[in-house]
Amino acid sequence: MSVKSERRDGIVVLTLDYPPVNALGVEVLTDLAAAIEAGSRDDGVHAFVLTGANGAFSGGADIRRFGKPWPPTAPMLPEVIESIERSEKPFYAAIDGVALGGGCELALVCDARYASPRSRVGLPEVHLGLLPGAGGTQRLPRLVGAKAALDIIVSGMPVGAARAAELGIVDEIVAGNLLDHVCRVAQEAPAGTRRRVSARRSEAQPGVFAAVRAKLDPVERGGLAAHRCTDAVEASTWLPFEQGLHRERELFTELLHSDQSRARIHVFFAEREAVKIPDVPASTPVARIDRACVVGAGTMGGGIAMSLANGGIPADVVEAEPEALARGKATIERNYAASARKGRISQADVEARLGRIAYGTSLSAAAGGADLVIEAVFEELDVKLSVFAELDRACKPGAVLASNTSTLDIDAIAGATARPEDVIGTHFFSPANVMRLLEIVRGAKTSARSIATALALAKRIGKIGVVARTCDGFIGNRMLAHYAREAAYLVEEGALPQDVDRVIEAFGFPMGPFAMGDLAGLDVGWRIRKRRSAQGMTGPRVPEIADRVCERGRFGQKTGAGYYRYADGDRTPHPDPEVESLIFAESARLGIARRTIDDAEILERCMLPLVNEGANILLDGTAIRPGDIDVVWVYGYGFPAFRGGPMHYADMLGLMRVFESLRALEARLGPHWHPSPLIEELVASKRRFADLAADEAARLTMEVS
Ligand code: HSC
Ligand code: NAD
Repeated sequence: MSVKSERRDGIVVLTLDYPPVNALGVEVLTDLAAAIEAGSRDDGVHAFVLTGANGAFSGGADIRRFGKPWPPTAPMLPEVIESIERSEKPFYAAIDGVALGGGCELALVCDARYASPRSRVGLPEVHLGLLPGAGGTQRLPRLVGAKAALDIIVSGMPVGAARAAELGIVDEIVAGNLLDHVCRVAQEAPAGTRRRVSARRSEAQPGVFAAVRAKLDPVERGGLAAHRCTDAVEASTWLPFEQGLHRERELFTELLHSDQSRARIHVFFAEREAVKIPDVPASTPVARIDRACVVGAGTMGGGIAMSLANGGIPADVVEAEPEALARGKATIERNYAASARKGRISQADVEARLGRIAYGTSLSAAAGGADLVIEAVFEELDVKLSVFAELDRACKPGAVLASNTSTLDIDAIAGATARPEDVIGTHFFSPANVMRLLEIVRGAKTSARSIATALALAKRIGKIGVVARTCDGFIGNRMLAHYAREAAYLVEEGALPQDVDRVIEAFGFPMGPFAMGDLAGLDVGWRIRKRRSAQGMTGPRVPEIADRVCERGRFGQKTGAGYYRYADGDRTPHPDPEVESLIFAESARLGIARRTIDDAEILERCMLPLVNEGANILLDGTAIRPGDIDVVWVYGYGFPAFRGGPMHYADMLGLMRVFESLRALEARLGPHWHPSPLIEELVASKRRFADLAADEAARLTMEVS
């Protein structure tokens, strides 16, 4: 049984027990409805207590069921909630752990809610492109006021027990035995009286809704669910309760069938699938990380040290020169001070985190005591090889040796050691203490233990881990190279950086490729291009506009000018006539007659290279599944989550359409547009990326070759 029913002196305790998070699916709701009905008919039952096993009250409606047919005999969540609403007997919620979404709504229909101190309650549906569809938008404002309810529903952020009690969502925090306490309350409550939240009024100050709407993303830029959440809460202030529920249901149904919700739910599951690696079973032992060492205190090393400290891991930061070390230390201290000033963390937290970071110039001393070393020195193979050779000498057996390289071959780096199985890539994104993605790069000899350790590290420091096989650029930067190249071709042919960026931003990225280049620093790519051309890399022609910009000392925001110019202390990009002249001269040099390029062409030529290279990445096994690529792009590069990542976006466009567009572009612009054989294969078998099982694309290639 997914709901355990237990009698305690006239009280029925109903325990949701459906691992892992007691999601409210067909089985739980069927059992719950039956148990409620049995208890309601029984005159010996005075009241109900709802609670959950598995360390949670409930994680909400079963998201896996969305979009699938519901058995006609099974009750749906709103019906079960309605039966509690109508019951003459009171219900009490005993919350230990999370009560989210439908789980929270189940608690809200109860007469009172009691929570253990560690509990969290919230309505996170907006993150799935939905709204609370089982009464949450009507009951929460009646309980805590429309403004506070809006904040919770539109942000989707759960609140801890203490805040929930302050707001009045939770009646009491119980530090001792929660269930005993709630059963006692239920037993002592006068028979036949109910305290229904629905009987209250939902009130708001004038202007509240307009003020919230003004801050939301526009509907077409991912804001659909947040707008509908606001509409539903507003309805609670002027519609009677029953009609409010009806309105909520209409809006929920609209969202459930929206592309934005489908995309966000895809990302939710893709994120959780990504940590499942076919040849690294969940039982794989992981290295215990008590102390880490970060080599290099530059942009990335500092951010990585902060990430570790934020996750409670003490770290030694090592630089070769004392001046560079002092600079790195000052940056870390400045960043923490800024977070405290903005109220993101308390001064006590700042001190605790700073206290976890030690600084030194002796690599062997720091590395010798570390269970994990993360190298973040210059992106030059020789420098990395000498660091890893030294790590091999200094580190204890079993220490995991990671490199933060963004493009270099992990196998080459591992070759500098006699323990390639312990060597792995941990590719953080800039700023490393903020960005959620951790691309974990496995070399040919990287052990399952090292991979499992890196995945566990990601979870511990609040990052989302995605595993890639080593190759030039791994998943993210390999695709980025194709996207950036095409954006530059568009500029050579007639668009301006601001045209491309406007189209990409309207699509939903926080910034377009040129503004992003200015933020990241154009000199980084310039160095990589020089290295590649010295190595005689083959492939499509490399556009040189970025080189022309760099040759003028314009490296982006850090020099006050790049593709755009920037006023002192301001990150707003301003189009610059000097850059336009450079671009016109470059087009002339290439003999290109500039033309007007419309927005549709810009979008297609920026997005399809991602899709096509993503498909090739699946074919050669660099990524295990399309969802992994989507997670990399959503969390590492700002691909709009409401479009689900490049591979989901391609599925939504339709692979036949993608294939035909690629063929047309190939005929017009050259062989670099040749469709990936995987897209051709999927079109031929009438399948989508979503239909591919883990590693299936790579297995297909092996069978063919
Ligand atoms: C909802 O409730 C809609 C309602 O308002 C209205 C419904 C009305 C319907 C009307 C019809 C007309 N379902 O994250 P983890 C799985 S929408 C299914 O690694 P953690 C997850 O996939 C829902 N599965 O663990 C994973 O499975 P795997 C609103 C769910 O401890 C496993 O649990 N609720 C699930 O780090 C572990 O997950 C939310 O948005 C669910 N609801 O965090 C909450 N929730 O092992 C979403 C989790 O097979 N969930 N799973 O990969 C979370 O935020 C986190 O999972 C928790 C646990 C904080 C619950
Ligand atoms: P950076 O130039 O800011 O920092 C590198 C630091 O390493 C410098 O402080 C330098 O003094 C130090 N260093 C060099 N040799 C050393 C040695 N032998 N021992 C100790 N310290 C040494 O560079 P960064 O941007 O922090 O990049 C570091 C690594 O992270 C590179 O591999 C880069 O490709 C990668 N990466 C960078 C970004 C980014 O956006 N900057 C993003 C992801 C990955």
